[in-house]
Amino acid sequence: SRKLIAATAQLGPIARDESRASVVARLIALLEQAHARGATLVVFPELALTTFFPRWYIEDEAELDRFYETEMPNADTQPLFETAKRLGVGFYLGYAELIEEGGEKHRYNASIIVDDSGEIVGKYRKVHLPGHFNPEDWRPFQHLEKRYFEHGNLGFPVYEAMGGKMGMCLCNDRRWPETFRVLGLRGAELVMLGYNTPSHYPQAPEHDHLQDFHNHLSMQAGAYANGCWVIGTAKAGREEDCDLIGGSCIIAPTGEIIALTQGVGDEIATAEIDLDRCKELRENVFNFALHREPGDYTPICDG
Ligand code: ING
Repeated sequence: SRKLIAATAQLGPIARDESRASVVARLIALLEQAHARGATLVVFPELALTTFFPRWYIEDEAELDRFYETEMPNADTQPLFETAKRLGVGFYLGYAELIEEGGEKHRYNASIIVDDSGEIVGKYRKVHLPGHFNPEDWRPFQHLEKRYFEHGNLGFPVYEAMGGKMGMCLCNDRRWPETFRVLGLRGAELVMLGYNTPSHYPQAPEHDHLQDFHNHLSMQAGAYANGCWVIGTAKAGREEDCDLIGGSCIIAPTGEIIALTQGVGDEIATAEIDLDRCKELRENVFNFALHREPGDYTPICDG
């Protein structure tokens, strides 16, 4: 068996003007709590260093750039990396990435896996960007990820870390079965993801009461159909007048939720996971080599 104790480390609201230092202190507190429970792997939310700024139309580029990290680690996040290394805890962290390449700025909704020696072992850039590009004033709040981030250009990579094959994705990615299937085909045994999910979906308010259900449905289906563990971590609570769902959880390859947060604030939930359990599904009902029929799936890849 390849057992480890993992933690979903949920964040409550981050205020628009909350400093990185303040947020990093919250992340460190959660990481220390998880370590106290024996965790060696902690999953933080998407965009875990700032408020979910795509809810606003920000015209001033300098103001927009305030929400991005131009290097990782950096002066603000170094204390998190150092604490994690000292405690021997690896972590997943979502953040807004701003890089300059060829004199051009590129912005991504990104996440990294940092192993228990404090080294970044993998990076992911969000592929499925929800929302819209231009502000729409009928909406109670915007969702401008298509404006503020480029389509991720790293695909869906899987990394060897913490004794297993680790995959990542971000928020809306979890709703697309292709995300989990590509990671599953690449052998991912644990998929880590963070999310910022408003409970109100302006285009279909009749689904608002289903947001928690759809959140777990998506991740449980992804775990089961690919025989992998899934840890999904929310930025939750009423953040700048926008209610975000909680429901952070650890899901077994069987699709069962085995750990779940109770509130919508800063909170961890932990569970012992055994990466070897993936084979219960991958050698049987989802034995891809034996049962999959890719010849019949071509429409999935049509443009
Ligand atoms: N947020 C949401 C998500 O996919 C959304 C957008 C909300 C889509 C509700 C559908 C329903 O969870 C992000 N950041 O992707």
